[in-house]
Amino acid sequence: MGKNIHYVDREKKQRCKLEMKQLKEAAAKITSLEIQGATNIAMYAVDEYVKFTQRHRHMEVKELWKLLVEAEILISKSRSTEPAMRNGLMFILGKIRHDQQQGLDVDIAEMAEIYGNEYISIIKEAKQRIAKYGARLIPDNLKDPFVVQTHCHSSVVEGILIEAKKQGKNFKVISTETRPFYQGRLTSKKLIDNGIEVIQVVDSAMRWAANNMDTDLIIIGADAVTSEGTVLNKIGSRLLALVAHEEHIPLYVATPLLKYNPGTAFGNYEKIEMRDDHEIWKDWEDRPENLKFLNPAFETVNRLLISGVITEGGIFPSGQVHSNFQRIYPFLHEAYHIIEHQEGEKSFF
Ligand code: RUB
Repeated sequence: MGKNIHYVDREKKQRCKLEMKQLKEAAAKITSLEIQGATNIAMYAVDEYVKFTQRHRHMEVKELWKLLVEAEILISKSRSTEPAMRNGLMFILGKIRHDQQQGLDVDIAEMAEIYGNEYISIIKEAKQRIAKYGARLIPDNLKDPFVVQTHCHSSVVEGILIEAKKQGKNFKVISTETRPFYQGRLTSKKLIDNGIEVIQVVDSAMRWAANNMDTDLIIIGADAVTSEGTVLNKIGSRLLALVAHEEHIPLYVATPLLKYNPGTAFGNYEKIEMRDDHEIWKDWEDRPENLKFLNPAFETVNRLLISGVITEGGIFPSGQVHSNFQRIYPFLHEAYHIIEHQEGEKSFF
């Protein structure tokens, strides 16, 4: 009899290990940029988290909760500068904990699916609104094409430009290639597929292009926004913001408010992800001896360089993201406190 229990336990442990392996594989897809861009990352992570919960649905409540907290940390670590992903996982955990505190008999797996889908719907709806508001920044009925410049690949910026095209606006886009992963090519391909004229330039031509092509408007995406209104986006974004400043071109950031990091209001910094050296020197064996590397994925854009953020709650200065996040998503703010309170020493901020 004792032997049987031993076998069952071992089997359970092995199954658990296997399930963690699947989650680790999902996290690896995020780290390797197979899934890229803050919004895609958030939706993918939430979906994988829900699937993980489903795979463990027969576990005892306390054990499952413990596992979910571990899984949240594992996925969140896949990329460090991604509050929309962290907010999504926290939304699920916070909502479940909240229900439990109300005395409800919660089926964790079922509720994770419901809340995960709710978060994904919020993101999709936010993107649609942003596309509508942002498209209005491109004027109607122009004889000569309006010139919009962007950097990297933001699905939210892409949404705005595709919406503007659908509305029949006359414009063309300058797209920087975005080394070392060339995400700018994703932008170019997607826009071309939607019948938009695109001019591809190398990253270091961003100022030259803005000046020589008479850029009218710059729109970039965001990975994170802090309580002070600093935006973090792909490396090169601050350079483009300085170009905008020098050339007197308005620069807007298109982002769902879900990229806000609530922890920054309590003194925590949003981290900048440093990536592997190999990414910037492909022929690794040929690199000069003693050469050192720096490969930051993102950089900060100070609020003073930003004309406005285009969000699901409207267009306003980036310093107002904090208050609008609290206004539109009061529960998300609360979720961190609920979970942090429950988990004691672990800091989720
Ligand atoms: C992508 C990037 C995008 C933001 C916003 O960087 O910087 O501008 O993530 O994307 P990476 P979206 O390729 O390293 O993920 O608007 O789709 O959320």
